[in-house]
Parts: sequence; structure tokens; C-alpha cells
Amino acid sequence: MTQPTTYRFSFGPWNISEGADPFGPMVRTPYSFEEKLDWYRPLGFEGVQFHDDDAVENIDDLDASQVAAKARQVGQMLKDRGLTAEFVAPRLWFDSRTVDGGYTSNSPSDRQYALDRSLRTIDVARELGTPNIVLWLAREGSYIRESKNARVAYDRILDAVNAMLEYDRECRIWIEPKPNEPTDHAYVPTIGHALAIAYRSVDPSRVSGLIETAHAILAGLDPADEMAFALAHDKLASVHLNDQNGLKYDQDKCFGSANLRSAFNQVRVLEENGFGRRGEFVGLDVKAIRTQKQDKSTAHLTNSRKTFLHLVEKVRTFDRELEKQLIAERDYEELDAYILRHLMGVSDDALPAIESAREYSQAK
Ligand code: 3MF
Ligand code: MG
Ligand code: MG
Repeated sequence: MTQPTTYRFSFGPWNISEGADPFGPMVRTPYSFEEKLDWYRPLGFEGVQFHDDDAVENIDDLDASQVAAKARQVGQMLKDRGLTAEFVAPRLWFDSRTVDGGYTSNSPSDRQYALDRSLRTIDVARELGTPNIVLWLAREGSYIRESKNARVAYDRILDAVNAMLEYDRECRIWIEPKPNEPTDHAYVPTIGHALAIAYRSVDPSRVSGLIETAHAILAGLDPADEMAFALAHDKLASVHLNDQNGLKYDQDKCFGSANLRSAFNQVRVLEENGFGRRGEFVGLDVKAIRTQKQDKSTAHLTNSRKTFLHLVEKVRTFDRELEKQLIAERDYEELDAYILRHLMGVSDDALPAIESAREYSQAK
């Protein structure tokens, strides 16, 4: 029998946040970057996800050797704490040169900036000891569709991916799809789009996907099935587990908070397909609720991790014989009811409310 997977967890330092939103300022005192790193191990995490400028502040103002030196320093901070860098993502959505997108901007000089910055990100990743680059294509889309040529935009995204693959023969690119926000329409909204780009690239074996629960829901898709699709292509490099209560702004709620059954199904597809066995991290991308006080502003991370592990137990203790039998009989009503009872932790004979209701109506 194969040993059960021992899961390792990761998150990005932006997950410890100060509560600012578009309608109000910070409500918690910022922790320094080093203080945030100090949180990881005690909270049960060993993987750190980075934006390029989480590791190297003011990266645009530094030359290549300064960038490398600063990244090496951060690499040492990780080592000192027994942490591993999972990936680095170029923060291509902040700069004045990327207001209209990076790789898909209408301005050639802005596009060049986006590419240069992406190559610097690869340098940072190398110094941090990871080959993995995440592309969340935040502004590669349109606010007004007619403002860009979508057909050309796809070629430009592919060109940028190829340029990165060629710049460093070791690097790996993980595309994180999201259908909207900050743009009205993003050019890479689903994992299917991301993997189509992967297959058209100069080295498909080095391009795969990172699936975020909330992003799949925003695209009107089922996160577990999106994960299954990537797993079927052996292209699920990482996940951003969280939750999303319907079609709203990207909420980054705690894993399982809005839809526990959907969370169960995500854990099920990961666990049943051996995700994590080749060192993949179970990544979170969760935000503390703005009302949360300073001393409890990491609870969303530990709670999401615990929910994941509880759901792993639910997958492992699922009655496989019953499942087989119900599927063979095509009794999906009972399968449905069994899943609910299993998730609620109740057995079929533990429904006194129904019994007493029956007795009540018979007595009348
Ligand atoms: C946005 C996201 C991002 C990405 C991150 C890494 C801030 O909705 O999910 O988190 O995950 O930038 O690429
Ligand atoms: Mg998100
Ligand atoms: Mg994310």
C-alpha cells in the first residue's frame, strides 16, 4: 500500500495583511517582512510564495548585481528559518508602465518593461533557490474590449512566455488564471486557456498551471474539476486554496468558508491524484477579514490549513465499498446523502428530529 501523502503548506507574505480595501485604510499595524517570515513555521507552513518585490524592494531601481545580492540575503533568511521558496511572481500590475497591461500593453516600451521585469524575476527566483515563476496575468486583458486586439494579445503573451523559457533553461512557468479583476475581461480566464498557451510554447514540459479556488468560481467553473483537468495533463504545479461566496469581488475567504462540499471535492481530487507527492506545496491565498484584530490576524491561515487536513481525513475515511455499490446501483441520491452525512459527521440513524416529527404527526 502506498504511504499517505504528508502535505506541506505555503502562502505568500501578502496573506498577512493590514486590512486596507478600496473603501478604507489599513486597520492593523504592518508586520515587517522578517516578522512575517517568523510566523511561517509556528503556523505550520514551510513554503514561501513571493512577488519579486516582496523579496527585493524597489527592484526597478537596482542593477542586476544589487538585485542578486538582496535576493541572496532573503534566501539566507529562509534558510535560517527552515523555509523554502516555492515560487516568485513578477508584480506586473503596480507600475505606471503597466496601467494598460504588461505583455499586452499597446505601448512597445511598456511591453519591453514587462518583459525586462519578468527576466529580473527569474534572477530573483534563482537566488532564492527556486526555478518556479508564477504569472498571474493581472492586467493582461481589457477594460474596454475594443481598446486592444485580443488576437494579437494572445501572441504577445506567448512571446513573453517563450522569452522567459529561453532566458533560463531551468525556469518553470506556472500560469495562474483569473477571469476578471482588475480588468473587466482577462485574456487567460481558465486553466484550459493557460494550458493551451503551455502546449504552444517552445517547451511545454516547463509550463503548467496554478489554480486558485476563487478564480475558478469567478469564471463560473467548479474548482475541483479545473484541478482535475490540470491533473489529467500532469500540469497542476500548485494551488491557491481559498473560497468565494458567489460572483463578487475576489474575496480570498478561508478555505471551505463558503462551500465546504466544494472544498471537500478539491481535497478529494488532490488526494486521489497524488498531488503533493512530488514535493508540491498546498498553497493558500487567503485574506484576513478586515474586522480582525491584530493579535488574531493570522487565524485565517491556520484555520484554512486545519480545514484542509480535516477534509483529508474525510477523504481517507470515506466508505469506498458503499461508494462503489451506490455508483453501481446508480443510486446517486443516496450517494449525495451519504456525502452530506459524512461531512456532517452523523450516521443515518442519528436523525431523531425526523423520527420525533413522525411520532408527533402519528400521535395527532
Ligand atoms: C490575485 C491573486 C494574486 C496572485 C499572486 C501570485 C495577490 O487575485 O490571486 O494574489 O495569486 O499575485 O501570483
Ligand atoms: Mg485571488
Ligand atoms: Mg492567487
